[in-house]
Amino acid sequence: MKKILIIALASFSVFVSNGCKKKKAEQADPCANTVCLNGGTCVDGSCSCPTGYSGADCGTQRTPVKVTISAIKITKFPAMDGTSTWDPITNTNPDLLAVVKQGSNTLITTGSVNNISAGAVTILPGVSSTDVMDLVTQLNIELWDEDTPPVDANDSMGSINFSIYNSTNHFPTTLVVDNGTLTFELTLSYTY
Ligand SMILES: [Ca+2]
Ligand SMILES: [Ca+2]
Repeated sequence: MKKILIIALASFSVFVSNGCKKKKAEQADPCANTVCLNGGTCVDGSCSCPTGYSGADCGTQRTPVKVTISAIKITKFPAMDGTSTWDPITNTNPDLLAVVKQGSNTLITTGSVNNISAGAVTILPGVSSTDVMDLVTQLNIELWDEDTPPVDANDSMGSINFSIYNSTNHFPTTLVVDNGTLTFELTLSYTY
């Protein structure tokens, strides 16, 4: 009987001592079981989130106040207008310019660049930083071959509807806008 009591007491003391060790470990590192996403860091058991993210684990994107377009690059466009060149009178390549609209508002009209070969990566000139405040309504970007009336009017080379922001895209600084025929790259920045 005495032996059984001693074993029972010994087991109990091991149990208590393990409990104390566990408690000490938790006190030593309050971040041991805290996971912070999107580059967040754990401070005293809570996540400190980087700019643009919120939530207990930094898992939620904040909605920016505005998105700013600071540059537009064209990387892909149709080489030919059907079976002819874009400027058949001079038999030359298109003179590119882009227009960005949101609803009936024209946000950006770029300058033009002349006689651009298909496949050439071209930064369109004349884009000063433009703030987009409405992040819900889709934007539309058009590509034109500039021409000089009355010899020829501007030729439409296509357009794409796109969203400037979505809540899971992790704020790309380069937004690729593509429809298979045209590819634009927009340089973006975000204000929260
Ligand atoms: Ca033309
Ligand atoms: Ca032209």
